[in-house]
Amino acid sequence: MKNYNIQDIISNSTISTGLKLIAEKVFNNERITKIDGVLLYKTNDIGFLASLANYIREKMHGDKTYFNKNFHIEPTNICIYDCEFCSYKKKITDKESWEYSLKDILEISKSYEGKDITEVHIVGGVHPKRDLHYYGKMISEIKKILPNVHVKGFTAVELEFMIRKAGYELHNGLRKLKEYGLDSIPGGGAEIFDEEIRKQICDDKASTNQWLEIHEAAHSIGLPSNATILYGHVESYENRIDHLSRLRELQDKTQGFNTFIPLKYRKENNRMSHIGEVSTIEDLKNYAVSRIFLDNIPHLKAYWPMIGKNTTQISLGFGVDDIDGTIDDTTKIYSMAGVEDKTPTMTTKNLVDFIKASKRKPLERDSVYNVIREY
Ligand code: V47
Ligand code: SF4
Repeated sequence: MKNYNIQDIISNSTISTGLKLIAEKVFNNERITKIDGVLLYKTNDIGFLASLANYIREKMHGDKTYFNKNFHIEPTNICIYDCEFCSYKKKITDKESWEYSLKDILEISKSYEGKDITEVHIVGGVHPKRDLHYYGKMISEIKKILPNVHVKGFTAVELEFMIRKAGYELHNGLRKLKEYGLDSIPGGGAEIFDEEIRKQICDDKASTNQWLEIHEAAHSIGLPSNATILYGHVESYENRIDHLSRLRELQDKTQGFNTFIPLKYRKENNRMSHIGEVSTIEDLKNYAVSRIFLDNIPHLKAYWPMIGKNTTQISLGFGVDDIDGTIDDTTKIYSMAGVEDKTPTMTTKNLVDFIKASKRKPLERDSVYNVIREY
């Protein structure tokens, strides 16, 4: 791979005029357009994309690479929805469905007492019988056991249902969950915002506008959140840029997104398997374009249990500055969708060595990116 020095890009005769103009905009701190974004996706000059994304990454964060110490709770795989790409959900009547009781969840939480963990990420299916008070109680009980742990919980899709089921207006529902102890919202459920593609892959759940409204409402009451895209299936580059653009617009209004997490479609055990999976080059391209286009979201995360450890390491040269956390073998979403690592866990030492091996500087962060420790 060719790696360009930033000044070289402008004078390099092998780089197209269109790409040079985009690079000039980036150096001049000018926002790139949607057309520019599609052009970036369409180039095969991976060296160019890496150089530009890395320029932005290093301007924002230098060599700093963030991780956190976290675990997941997935309360249930029972879900009323039926997304084409989902390998995880089961109907309540299905014998492979499961739901942890509140007692189970408190047992799991107790097993982290006294451990050096700063975040619990709660995510699961949309259970027909559970509303915001059920999950609110779960959060407040977890916090009694782990008072200093940040609760990042529930995708906008889960929130839309639990708030509606409890008969609350959106802002009041989110306020109520905040009172119960919710600290921030993860980025899931975004999938692809283009309404036509969304209809093809996840017709029945919260719409694009509802996803955006929920995050906007959360930001307005002081709940920060993350954003995702599910890429590498039936969407086009134009659809990806449209998605990034809607996020960039909302972030201009609220500044509430902390990090953007591209989620690669994984093909096992779901109804879209015939589509296959995109290449690693495509993954790296997607990180780079996301970093270049999203000029107002501070962090870009490679979620290592989903993308794999090797690609995560390489992604640190393609704009990524954040690699999520220790996880501790507490998520099933990706192993069920075919990811090789069925028991995702990294110790702090693993994570630190892993980042150092890429010649970057490991920093342990909390959930809102305050630095806890430098290594
Ligand atoms: O919304 C489901 C995705 C998401 C598949 O905010 C799939 O820090 C790929 O949002 N192939 C849930 N992806 C997970 C999520 C998340 C993960 C890590 C960190 C954060 C964060 C958020 O998982 C769903 C959906 O987009 N998903 N099935 C699949 N077959
Ligand atoms: Fe349910 Fe989420 Fe799976 Fe869709 S992706 S079926 S909302 S668990």
